Amino acid sequence: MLGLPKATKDDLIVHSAKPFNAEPALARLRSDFVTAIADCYVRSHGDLPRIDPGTHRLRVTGHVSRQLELSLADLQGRFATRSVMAVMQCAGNRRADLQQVEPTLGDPWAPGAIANLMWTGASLAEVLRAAGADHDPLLHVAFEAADIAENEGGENARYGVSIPMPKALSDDVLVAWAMNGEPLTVEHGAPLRIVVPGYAGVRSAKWVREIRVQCQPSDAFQQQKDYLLFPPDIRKDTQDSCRGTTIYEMPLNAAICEPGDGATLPSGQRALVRGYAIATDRAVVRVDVSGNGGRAWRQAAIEQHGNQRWSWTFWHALLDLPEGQHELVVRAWDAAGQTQPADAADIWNFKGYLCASWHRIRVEVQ
Ligand SMILES: Nc1nc2c(c(=O)[nH]1)N[C@H]1C(S)=C(S)[C@@H](COP(=O)(O)O)O[C@H]1N2
Ligand SMILES: [Mo]
Repeated sequence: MLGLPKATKDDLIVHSAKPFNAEPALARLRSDFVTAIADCYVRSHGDLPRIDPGTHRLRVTGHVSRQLELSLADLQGRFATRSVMAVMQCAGNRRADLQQVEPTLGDPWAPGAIANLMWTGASLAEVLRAAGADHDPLLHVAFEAADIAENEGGENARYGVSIPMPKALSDDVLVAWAMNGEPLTVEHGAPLRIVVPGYAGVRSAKWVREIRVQCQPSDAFQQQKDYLLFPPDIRKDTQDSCRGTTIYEMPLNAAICEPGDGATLPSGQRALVRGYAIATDRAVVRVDVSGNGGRAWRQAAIEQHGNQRWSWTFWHALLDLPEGQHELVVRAWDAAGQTQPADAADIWNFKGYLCASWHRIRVEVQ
């Protein structure tokens, strides 16, 4: 495979310039198992704060026996440095497929709102221990960020989210200062962000400035109102947050990255189909690919990249496709024998979250 030329953030496909929301072309995304920073999607709800890493302080407050105020140097000096390879994935990844069923709120993300990076920082669990945090499993750890995001009502408020205490105490949740060995860039949360492997990207607060141990989930808009999975009968005008489920873990999913949707392929040679699959912290044990809309399947080859609990899985398959139009489909299976729903219509929700139905693209062989 020829390497693709080095990309910059300017090569991303921009859904919105302000706030900045953009994703890479899928062939780029599939080019490296560890996503280059330039190819990492950006999802922001407001401004991109520029914070001086020298004066920035992270406060640890709430149900703690010692409040902390940590500089970047304190974090790097007082805690063991931990690196975790993990996927960052937006709950709106693949929303465009749900919008084929019926419109939804939100940007029409293709399958590119996902990236697999090496994150480095301190373990959140260690930081909480240093603060003498109460670790009752019913508590929540809230993250307040420096950016101001616009709510549905048009009001502006600081971005905030939370995760349940048991997840916060798992060693792989990081207060991260680096991605792929480089300091975090501004759009990815410099100088400090939270990384919550396995959870929807929304919980991984960028530009974090306060970590608070509290009895309830964060009262910020993003936690209370925004990232909820609603049943299909609920619409924007009937929404009632009691009917929604807070999105934490991400579902089993898979996508075809190459060829691209709508591609024309030369006849007389087998078509190389490549993509990713993700099963959160379960293993992807099988990936099926179909060249005829899901009537017949064959197994894709799963590529081995070591035992990376929180990474994605790369796969490829060679298909014999006769001349004409074809619908290519992928679905993955996890270690519990679960697979994905066939139709996006079965999982449609008005906010357009968690699209995990079989990914389908059309190609023409001529
Ligand atoms: N402070 C803050 N943190 C944030 C966001 C944001 O807008 N502000 N967006 C969240 C969402 S929805 C996602 S999917 C991820 C995206 O991370 P990335 O832009 O580094 O890819 O960041 C999360 N953390
Ligand atoms: Mo997101």
